[in-house]
Amino acid sequence: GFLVNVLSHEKFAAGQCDTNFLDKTKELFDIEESKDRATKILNFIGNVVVNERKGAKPEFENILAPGTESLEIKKGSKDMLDELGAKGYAEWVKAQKRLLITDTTMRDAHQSLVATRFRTRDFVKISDATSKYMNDLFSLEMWGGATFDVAYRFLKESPWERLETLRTKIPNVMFQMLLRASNAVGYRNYPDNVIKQFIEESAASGIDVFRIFDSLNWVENMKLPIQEALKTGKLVEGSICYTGNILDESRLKYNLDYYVKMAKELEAQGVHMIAIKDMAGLLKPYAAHKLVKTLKEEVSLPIHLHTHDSCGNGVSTLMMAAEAGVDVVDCALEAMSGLTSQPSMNSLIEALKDTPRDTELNLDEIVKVDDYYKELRKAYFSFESDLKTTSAEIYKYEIPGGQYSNLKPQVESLGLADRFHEVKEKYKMANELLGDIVKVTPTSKVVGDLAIFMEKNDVDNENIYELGKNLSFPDSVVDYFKGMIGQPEGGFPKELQEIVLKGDQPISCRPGELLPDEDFEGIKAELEKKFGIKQTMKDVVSYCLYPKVYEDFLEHNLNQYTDVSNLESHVFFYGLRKDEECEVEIEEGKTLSIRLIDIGETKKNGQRTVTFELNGIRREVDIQDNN
Ligand code: PYR
Repeated sequence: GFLVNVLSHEKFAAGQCDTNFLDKTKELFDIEESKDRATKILNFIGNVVVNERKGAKPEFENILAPGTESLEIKKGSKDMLDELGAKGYAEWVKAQKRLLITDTTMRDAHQSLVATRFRTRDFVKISDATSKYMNDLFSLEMWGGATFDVAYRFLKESPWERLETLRTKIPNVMFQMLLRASNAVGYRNYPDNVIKQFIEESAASGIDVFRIFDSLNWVENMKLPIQEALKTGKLVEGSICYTGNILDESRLKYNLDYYVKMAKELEAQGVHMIAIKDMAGLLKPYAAHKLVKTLKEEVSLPIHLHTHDSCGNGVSTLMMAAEAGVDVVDCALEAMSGLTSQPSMNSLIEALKDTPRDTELNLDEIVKVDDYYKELRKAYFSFESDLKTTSAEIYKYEIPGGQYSNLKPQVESLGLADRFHEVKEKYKMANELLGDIVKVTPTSKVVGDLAIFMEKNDVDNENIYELGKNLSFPDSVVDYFKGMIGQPEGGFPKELQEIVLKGDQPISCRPGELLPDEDFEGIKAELEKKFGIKQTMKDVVSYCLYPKVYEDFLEHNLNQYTDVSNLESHVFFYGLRKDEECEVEIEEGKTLSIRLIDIGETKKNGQRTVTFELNGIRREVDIQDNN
């Protein structure tokens, strides 16, 4: 390629070259670079077909979004936030008669149904239609929670780029994120300067609504992130995580008074709205009515309800909340709703039509976006759980949506497939042993880890005090009892705490107080030296949150492979079938056409030769077979 480039260059052909010709004529080397990238893409696809793909690849069509270029972008909630400010906008929300809707399709819905695997490319395709057909939403929940980690770890793309790209494509509707208070978008408490910087960067990149929760409902852990989020001028929702059952008067800990007290504490922190975060779908319809009605009486802020449909009562819960005056509710587009995800927006819109809480949303238009997701979801089939029905047993086990759909494969991978029922029973038992705690990331992981540990070691709630003395507990359980996630309501169960900590002393202050600040400039310099590319403050924050995951991402995209975000998702996840062809735009105007010809047998050196046709020319790559 290079020689051809030189020989065919017009200056060379015209004899207008001196000894500096090679140094001065940079474009001669372009071909080397794009050839290198093409090879890396072939290597990537080769690796998927040899090592990643399990079973035959089904037929997929490239999914197309509805054509919306000729439509104009109408005013939306983001424009109103900019006009009225956060406080003014919250007042506007409170004054509305209609029920306002958040669409979680771009965040919690795929987190709960397909292990958070939706890729930016697929969102970008539907972004114009989303902006034009769904401008009457309260917000799009599209960032935070698990999306940040999964983007880097599994999708090999930057979550910041997702946020910023979608922001330019959807300028009119508020973007909402889920922030795990002092755990940011991770699984542990981070130093205060990381939390502050993360919030500042998120707001600057396009987040309008910060929904902030603490996994133990410990307000102490929420104060700093709430104050930082308020400084950005964006809308701040203080969340109360719902657990237990306020209708059951025998359960004293998480009763109505508990939630009212917490809502008032959050109101005193200056938040603009209160979110009820029912992450396991435990809020029964009549409980929702009672809770919302009481909160509306006791606090002056608008109430935003989030639930999951795991138990099958999701729409009823939203309806009863609507009856009681809830201001905003979370739903997902029908294609991505139900089961462990949010209740269906389509069903709710129809249910409330011609009633005082009519959402005034245009279902005919929304269905055009929904239809896209119906097709898109097919490309993510390998991440679907095998749950076929709702599970009212979750009222008993209190397992959050995302964890419930994940627990079975997790249990299977540990060789406990036939003991799923026992693990669920142990989950309930573990919750009680830990002090009957709120269960949501990361405390839900503590309970899950303890449950699996108990099942594996034949430990129950009676013999744990004896057997536990000679067992080392999972790290997450040790961290919990050390106080490194925060303080649970009612304190730690002392006897088990001593057994788990084995002499270590727990803390009772906010973990963030003890964690030293990260050295952002030092980290930036180190990363730039190691990877040879400029690092922004966002990159540095990503490293602080997930050091190994972030470095692996850079290694993947800079050295091992290249940027693969432009592959269609069915190619990204399952490669190509024999004779199947795909097109990849590697830069503007430069498209590769790739056809898979053959996958060779494994050779003595453990490699397989994968043969492609790249723009009509035969190319082979050798791929290590790891199976
Ligand atoms: C998350 O923290 O990711 C939840 O969805 C609760």
